[in-house]
Amino acid sequence: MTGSLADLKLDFPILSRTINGHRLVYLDSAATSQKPVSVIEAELDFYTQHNANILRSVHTLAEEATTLYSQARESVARFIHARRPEEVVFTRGTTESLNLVARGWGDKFLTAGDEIVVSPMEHHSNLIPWQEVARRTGAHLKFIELTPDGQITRDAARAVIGEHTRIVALSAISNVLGTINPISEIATMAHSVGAIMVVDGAQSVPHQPTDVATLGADFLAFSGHKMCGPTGIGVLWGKLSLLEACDPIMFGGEMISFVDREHATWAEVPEKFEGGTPNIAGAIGLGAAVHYLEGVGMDHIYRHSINLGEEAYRRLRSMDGVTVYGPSRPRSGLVAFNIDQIHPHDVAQVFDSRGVAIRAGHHCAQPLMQWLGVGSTARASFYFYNTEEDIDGLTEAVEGTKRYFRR
Ligand code: C6P
Repeated sequence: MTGSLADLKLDFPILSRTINGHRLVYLDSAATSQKPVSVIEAELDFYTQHNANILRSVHTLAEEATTLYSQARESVARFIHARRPEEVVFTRGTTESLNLVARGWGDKFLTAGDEIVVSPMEHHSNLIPWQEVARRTGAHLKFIELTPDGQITRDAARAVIGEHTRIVALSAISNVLGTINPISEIATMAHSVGAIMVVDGAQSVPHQPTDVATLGADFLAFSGHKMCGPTGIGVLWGKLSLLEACDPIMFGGEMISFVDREHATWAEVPEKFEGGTPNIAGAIGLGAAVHYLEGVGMDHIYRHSINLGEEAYRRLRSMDGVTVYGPSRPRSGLVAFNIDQIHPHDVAQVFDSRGVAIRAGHHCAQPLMQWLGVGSTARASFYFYNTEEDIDGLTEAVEGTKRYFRR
């Protein structure tokens, strides 16, 4: 850890900005986290000192760039305890990673009558690729129903996972409810019927220690930009044998082994999935982000996220005219809420006038909004650089919004 939590804020230049004359209270890290200086400098260093394409030329810059890109892959592999760096495929983010599994594995192995199990709390990125692969192959989507407070129980999962299940695809942490799902137990159920477990780790990998072996996943998708890394870079981790079985979905340069006029054969994993010039600077930035997070300590980040999430939930819940969604605990560091009679977009606008950045909308989870019976919600999301003082900023903004609309 590099210092106290208050000191860590100093690593993020943007957090010392003022917005509309107020100290910035950034409560939108579930949408994207802020970036520490070390990540910004890693990208700057790449472009000012080492910029070249990778895996192609033999000049010094090209070799340096290739080495830095490979080191970034090794750092990410270490961060999630992958057995080998080759199991880490660089993508643009969670969305692309999940599409890769749906196309590369689903299109190849699913047939009519097979079942894909998801839940109503999934982000569109972990739903639409499965809807589409179901449409293409004749497979069916099945949903694990949630408890009234938005949790997935083992019994509910057991009721849906059966002999026809080929894929179970769930988020480890919901981006709206903050629910922490029992992934490893559900993975055991999936494996017992011969299905694969696909985990959407967009909200979990940034906030909790990740060990792909204990998680029980076969594939894990996550985004760099939610874990202090740059936008446009993310990861699909997969068990090597499964990645080898997947078809590539992007064809072109550097993903081939041999090409003649009529045919092509593929490079080994992971290059097979990284056709074209990749986001080299982004991968290097993600490698720097991983080093930064390791320095802070993922156990520490996890405890802090949970403390802030539970405390914000408790305080918002005790306020008049505020509805809070999701379980009281365990919950991760984000809270979705509504203020009676005030549209969430108006809430977010008044918050912004006070320097408090939150997200409002359907959070790319429309089936979940339908389940909640609302069109949209406001959402405050925390990271390790947030403090109790930021929860004060949140609750004061709620009171301020209520006063503003009462006038
Ligand atoms: N959720 C949010 O504000 P991308 O956009 O590919 O980096 O991540 C997609 C994604 C997938 N799964 C979950 C659980 C997510 O939360 C997200 C991104 C952001 O909640 C933007 S919609």
